Amino acid sequence: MAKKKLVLKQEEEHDSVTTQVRRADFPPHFVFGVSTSSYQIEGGVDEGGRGKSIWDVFSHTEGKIVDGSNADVSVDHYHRYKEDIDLIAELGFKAYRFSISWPRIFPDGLGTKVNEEGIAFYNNVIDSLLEKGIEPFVTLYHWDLPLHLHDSIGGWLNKQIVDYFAIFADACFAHFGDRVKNWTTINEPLHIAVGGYDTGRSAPGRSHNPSVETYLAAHHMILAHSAAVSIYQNKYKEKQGGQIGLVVDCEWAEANSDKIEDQCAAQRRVEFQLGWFLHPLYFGDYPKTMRERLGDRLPEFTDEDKELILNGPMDFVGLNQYTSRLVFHAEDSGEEGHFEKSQQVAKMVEWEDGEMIGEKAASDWLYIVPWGMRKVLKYISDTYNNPPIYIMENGMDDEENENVPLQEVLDDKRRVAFYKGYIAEVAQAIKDGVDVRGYCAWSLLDNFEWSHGYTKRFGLVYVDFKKGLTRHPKSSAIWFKDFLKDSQE
Ligand code: GBH
Repeated sequence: MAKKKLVLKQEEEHDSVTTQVRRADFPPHFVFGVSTSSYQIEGGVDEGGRGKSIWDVFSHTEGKIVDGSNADVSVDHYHRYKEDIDLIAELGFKAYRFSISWPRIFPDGLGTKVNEEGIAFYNNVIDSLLEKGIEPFVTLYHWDLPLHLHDSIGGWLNKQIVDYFAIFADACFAHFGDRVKNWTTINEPLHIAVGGYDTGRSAPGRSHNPSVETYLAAHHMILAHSAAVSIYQNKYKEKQGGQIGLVVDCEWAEANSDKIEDQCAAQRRVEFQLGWFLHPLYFGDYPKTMRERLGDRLPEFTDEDKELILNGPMDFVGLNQYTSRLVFHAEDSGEEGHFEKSQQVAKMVEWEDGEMIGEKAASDWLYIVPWGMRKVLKYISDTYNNPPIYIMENGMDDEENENVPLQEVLDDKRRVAFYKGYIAEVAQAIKDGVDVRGYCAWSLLDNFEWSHGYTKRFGLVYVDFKKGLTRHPKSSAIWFKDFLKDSQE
């Protein structure tokens, strides 16, 4: 099909670029970093005065995590942060993107009294990074909501959460903002809403009333994000001189034919992912395509809300980009969950001739499609007036298999090819005129992969879960080291 040829031709064009991608293809001030999140790596769940989060309960609930594991210890970053930061420095990364565990700062989330031990832990992390010349990129919320806020007020379902999040954000800016210049508020509100309140595959694991709760949770996240941004812009920015954004995630949707209805379906699919959050933040309301399908299940922004979301806009878009799908219009897509069904978009991973859109990684959702990265970046740039973009996550996983010898596991050739391919597409996007300013690989370490427990390994650095949690850089880590050295020549 014409459509198919076009895409493949573009892919071929990139093959030559791909094998040659160099640090020098990026502007000198472009920043390369590596990414993690608090619950996935810290462990130390009962230490330092930390309160419980909804993920502690979820991971300890039978049947929620495929290998029956939890992140009570995880990779013990809480105690090994110095070693981990040394590793980041050794690999040559100039940025480290991590998240702050809200219940370490306010154990019950209410924000009455800050937990000094929590502040001290992140101060240590931040200071160690700066000593090594690594720029901290801090995410305020990567899914670990203080349990008490869920139990007492219903967490993201209650509008009061906006105030509690604002108090938490304010405390973080006040304590860390003298040294942290790059903030993001919420990581993947889409997944928090859909995983937490529709499919129930993420904490708090609700699928009780998905046609209402999913959209309400998302609505409150937009307001909470905006409240934090507004505090930063009005109270801290001038003095501290940093910047703040939101982290959205997007699977690129490529129409599987040239038919108008399939083209519209592809557009709609991207609007349901990015537009759900970025349309309100840039234009003041949800995308029309969402309203048409969801009606008043999508809450309204009051005049007061609108003032909040449009006033003091964020400085950049944070993007998590992993994978892509071919899509077509389908009245009844057969997809699972209210959010997926309501889009009237069916997804597939094969072209018409049976060729795959890309190789599958270990996770069922993750097909390797480098050109999707360039398209998502271009889309954001075209739709939202070319905002600065930082890629906050991009990576792939291998299946845990204890029978494969360590030396073999460490030589992760497929991940090296993955990064070469995707990073080359980022360079192309910059040539297209997209204002991409930074890139973080997911993830520094193998870690607790949410409902997949320790069965999937996303790390550049292997962690031996059986032998003392020792760290072993994989070939991909070494590839980054060489790639980044290139810039200093
Ligand atoms: C990121 O999300 C997360 O920010 C990060 O914490 C995580 O470790 C990383 O991806 C790798 O997964 O299990 O079928 O319900 C990426 C977007 C959204 C992709 C949720 C997987 C779950 C599919 N993710 N989705 S399913």
